Amino acid sequence: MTLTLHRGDITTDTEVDALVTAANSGLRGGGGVDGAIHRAAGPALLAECRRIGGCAVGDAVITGAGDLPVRHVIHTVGPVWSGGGHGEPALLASAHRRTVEVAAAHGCARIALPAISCGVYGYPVEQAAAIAVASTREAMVAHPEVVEARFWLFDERTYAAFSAVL
Ligand code: AR6
Repeated sequence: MTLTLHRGDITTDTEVDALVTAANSGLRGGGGVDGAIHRAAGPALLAECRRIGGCAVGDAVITGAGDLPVRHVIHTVGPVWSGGGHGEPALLASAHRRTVEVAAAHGCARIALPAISCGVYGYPVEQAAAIAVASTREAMVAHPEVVEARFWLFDERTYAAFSAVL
């Protein structure tokens, strides 16, 4: 299995089977990485999200990718940080585990992930990086058909946090 770190905009990755987006539970699009992915994918993505209806925190759903040059978008919903005592670590781990499970179930061998919950949702980046790497790795051990996970980190601090963990 391969886990790699990349600096920049996840929508520039054309070599994976699926881009993972940090969605909200209504799957309504938004800002941050979700906004970037919806903009690049075009309106077909939001239409497909509307048909699905929603996604629980810690879960993941899969759609086509609209105009993006990859096959799928996996929409996962990380927890909003509320101090750490409200199940946030387990929910963040679950979001990564479910992402890998959904990828495996749909034949996605290579996936690109952002730093889920590390933007608007306010998860402390160092803690999130440790959970993201550990839970993704663990899920890939259980689902060896997913051979590569690429973490796309937008800013230097997030990149450094993931780099320290790897
Ligand atoms: N490529 C890679 N990473 C990015 C990009 C990009 N193009 N743009 C931003 N990031 P966020 P969350 C980074 O806020 O915290 C949305 O409105 C960003 O710097 O996108 O899980 C959804 O609809 C940060 O490190 O996701 C939800 O309502 C990381 O991606 C809500 O935000 C995640 O930041 C989800 O919040």
